[in-house]
Amino acid sequence: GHLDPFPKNFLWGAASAAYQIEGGWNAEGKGASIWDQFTKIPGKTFEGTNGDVAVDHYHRYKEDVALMAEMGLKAYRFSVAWSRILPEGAGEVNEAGLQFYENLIDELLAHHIEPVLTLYHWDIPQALQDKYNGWESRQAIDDFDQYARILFDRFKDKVKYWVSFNEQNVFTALGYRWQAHPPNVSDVKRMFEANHIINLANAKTIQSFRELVPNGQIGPSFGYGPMYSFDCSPDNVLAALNGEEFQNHWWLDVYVHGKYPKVTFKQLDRLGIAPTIEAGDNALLQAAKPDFLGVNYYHGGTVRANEIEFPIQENEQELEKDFQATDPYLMKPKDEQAQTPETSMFTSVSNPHLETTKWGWEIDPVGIRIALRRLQNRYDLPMMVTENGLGAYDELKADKTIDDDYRIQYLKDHVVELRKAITDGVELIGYCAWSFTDLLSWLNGYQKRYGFVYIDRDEKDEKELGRIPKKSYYWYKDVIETNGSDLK
Ligand code: GCO
Repeated sequence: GHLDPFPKNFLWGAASAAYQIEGGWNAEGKGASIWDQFTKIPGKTFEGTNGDVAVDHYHRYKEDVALMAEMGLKAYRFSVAWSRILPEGAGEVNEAGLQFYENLIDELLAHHIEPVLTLYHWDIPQALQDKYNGWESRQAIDDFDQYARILFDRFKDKVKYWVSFNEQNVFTALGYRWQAHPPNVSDVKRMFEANHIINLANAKTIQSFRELVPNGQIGPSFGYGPMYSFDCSPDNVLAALNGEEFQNHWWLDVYVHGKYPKVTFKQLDRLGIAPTIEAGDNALLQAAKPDFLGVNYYHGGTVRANEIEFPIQENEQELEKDFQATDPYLMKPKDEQAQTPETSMFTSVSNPHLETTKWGWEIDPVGIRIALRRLQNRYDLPMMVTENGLGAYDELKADKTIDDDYRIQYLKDHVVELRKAITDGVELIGYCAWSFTDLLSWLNGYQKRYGFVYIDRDEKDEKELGRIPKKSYYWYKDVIETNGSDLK
């Protein structure tokens, strides 16, 4: 049938994150972040790769923005490294760090590219981790707010779109449950406590934003995966509901409605792992509402009911011990019987209808339409897809070209579903593909490539880091030029 066009000012964009592209890890006064330290722990990342140099965007941002301009990009989403602005996490401001982002923003604006600025993409300053355990302390709320206010003050007239926290669900789970990200902890109770503190930091910062950037728009970027039931058995459907509540609504309800979902909270409370709510917390959460929802979409999850009984607290230790993730991003236990307390209410299984990438991520374009539909009706906010893309091995051919037809196919299939979602009635303001250039995959090194622009390198930064547009770069340029009108 007939499809609505993409809106006239649709933000066709691309995204990145500071640690994954910048390099210059200690340049011009920058302090260390938890990632600068964590990647040096043997065995934690693919072949010990780190972001010390990354793709050296810190020194080559002009070249990168020139490539964005040439492509016709309408928006560029990037994150600010907190420890560039405040090397100690709080206190003394590093002007050189602020100037770097100001230069980048000015360069974008000079080329009519809308900056979308992420405040936190996983890199809390190591100084704050050392001082008070980072997000496990309520002091982090004020320190984060101070950091955000510095950026609001400086860039309020230049940056309209702001993202508060990137994938809070992902970095708390990987950092505090799976021991796969810093701070390298495996303790669900601590995870839920830290997560609550981050919710408060998010709310407080949105309040500051209202005061300092009255004409801007702010929202979190949530890593959303719609949960599917394995089949129509009511037990499995109930498990999918549990999955949706524990992996999605648990965060989104707080962002948008300022309160934890009641049933979910009760279950965690029963298990002794619900966060500690202090006087004033609920009022703060309710006083801050985002202007839009950022949605990072890669894949959903398929679940069935677990055969093991709802665990009692005494089991917790034993269950934790057995637990090992295959790919921590999939949050799927190797031994499906080994569960942490609340995830035992559903068990992840592969979806027999879907193919996967080389890293086992399901490829599910229809899922992005399902995701946006569910989110529109439950939360009723405008949305921006702030990430979506394919990690793949790319081959640089002898003639220096990269034929990434598989990436074109992946992106095209997803963008067509966006158009259907818009036709359905979803209010979508933009789409930022992940990523603009190739970059460091946190745990998978430089061989897992996502970019429109190839970075000529090996795992050890021993090449020139030359930029080479891939075939998908020219494909996206055309999509932007025609505002997606050829996609159906
Ligand atoms: C990876 C991941 C990341 C994330 C992004 C989340 O391979 O490391 O895919 O690149 O997508 O950082 O916001």
